[in-house]
Amino acid sequence: MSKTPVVRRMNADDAGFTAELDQLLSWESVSDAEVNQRVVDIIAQVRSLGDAAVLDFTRQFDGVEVDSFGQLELPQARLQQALENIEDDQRAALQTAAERIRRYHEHQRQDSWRYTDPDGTMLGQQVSAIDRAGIYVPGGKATYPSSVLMNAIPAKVAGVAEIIMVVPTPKGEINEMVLAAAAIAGVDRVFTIGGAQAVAALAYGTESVPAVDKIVGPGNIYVATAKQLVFGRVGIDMIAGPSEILVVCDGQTDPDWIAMDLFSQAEHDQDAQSILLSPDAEFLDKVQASIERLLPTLEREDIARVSMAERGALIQVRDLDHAVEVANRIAPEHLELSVADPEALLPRIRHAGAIFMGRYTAEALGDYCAGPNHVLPTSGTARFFSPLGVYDFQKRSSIIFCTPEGASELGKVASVLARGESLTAHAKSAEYRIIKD
Ligand code: HSO
Ligand code: ZN
Repeated sequence: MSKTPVVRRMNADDAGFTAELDQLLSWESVSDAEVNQRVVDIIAQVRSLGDAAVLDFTRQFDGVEVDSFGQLELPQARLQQALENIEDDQRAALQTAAERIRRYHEHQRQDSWRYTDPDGTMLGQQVSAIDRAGIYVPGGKATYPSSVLMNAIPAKVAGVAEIIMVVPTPKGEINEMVLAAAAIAGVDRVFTIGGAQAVAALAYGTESVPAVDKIVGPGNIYVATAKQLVFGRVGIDMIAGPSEILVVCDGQTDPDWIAMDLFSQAEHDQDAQSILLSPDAEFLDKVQASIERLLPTLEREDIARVSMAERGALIQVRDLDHAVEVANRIAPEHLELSVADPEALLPRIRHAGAIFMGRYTAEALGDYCAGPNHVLPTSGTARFFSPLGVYDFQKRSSIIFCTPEGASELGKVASVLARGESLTAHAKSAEYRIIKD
């Protein structure tokens, strides 16, 4: 009986490599028509019935029975209590992580700017924060306190006036560390609701849930579909696909470390993707052996095993330049450069959500506490998306000020262009301001 390999092996020099890689990377995130229709219905009900609809869906989907909607909001005192309920080392770790995340994100704050033409015309850009942000936190297995910090802190640093968090509590089960993280990050209000109904409540507002301006945070297919459907009414962050890691290794890192780095994504989700690129075939053999030996040591062995078998790969490349070429093609969410001189490769990396430099920089450190955000573009969208950041909670207004002289000069240009577009009012409006000599 032949044993199914624990992970596939590939060679980037093989004739069919590009097609094989495209096949490995392909990922369909769009929801089916049935899910879409159910979410459309849920949103319509929440829009017309408000709290009553949200209460009803919460009863139906989460099995949570309450006497009034008010019981679905947790008072600030409950968040503070959660801070006390958790272990001392957990509180300290959350606080350290929060501090580092805050410090990193403070560097991202965009400032307003202006400049003045010689005739006194002043032009500029005024940056302001959005008024209200909604943060979706999944319940159940994929509930991550670290994600509360990663979503709420950039909003806080941007100067968002009110942060509303929603988190479902299936069968009433609540995660104390999630609440403690919300307290540390400075979340203003928390509602124990989830699913498409929570997204709809945040987008349209109900009697109890205030309408927000932007909704961020990961969720299941219903949440992702709801976010897509309310986009335009409110802003949303990117639509997250399964997590991925790409490791580039020169063959000199401990193979066990590399195997565990690959697992750190694989254990998130059966659909997660972990890929290793190395020019050293013997090293790939060693990592494969480490994978086989270490998989059974994981608490989430089942998930990681499926992920490694279905979507993982150990790929031989010619050299590190070739690895960079393949990495740019993949545009991974996380890229580990586990090599002696990562700085030599860095300038040529064009597409990656986060880049982890050198053998000691495990992706897990970035997931929790290094400082940068762990909400990153997935499924190749690093080609055009950036990590979640302070800039996602800020927006810009253009500023224009004209002196009489400036208005006169610009008026001549605008007049010609307006007449070319047959827009007489535009032309006249500009011409009135032209100084006649
Ligand atoms: N790797 C995940 C984030 C995370 N990891 C949360 C652990 N907890 C997506 O970047
Ligand atoms: Zn992770």
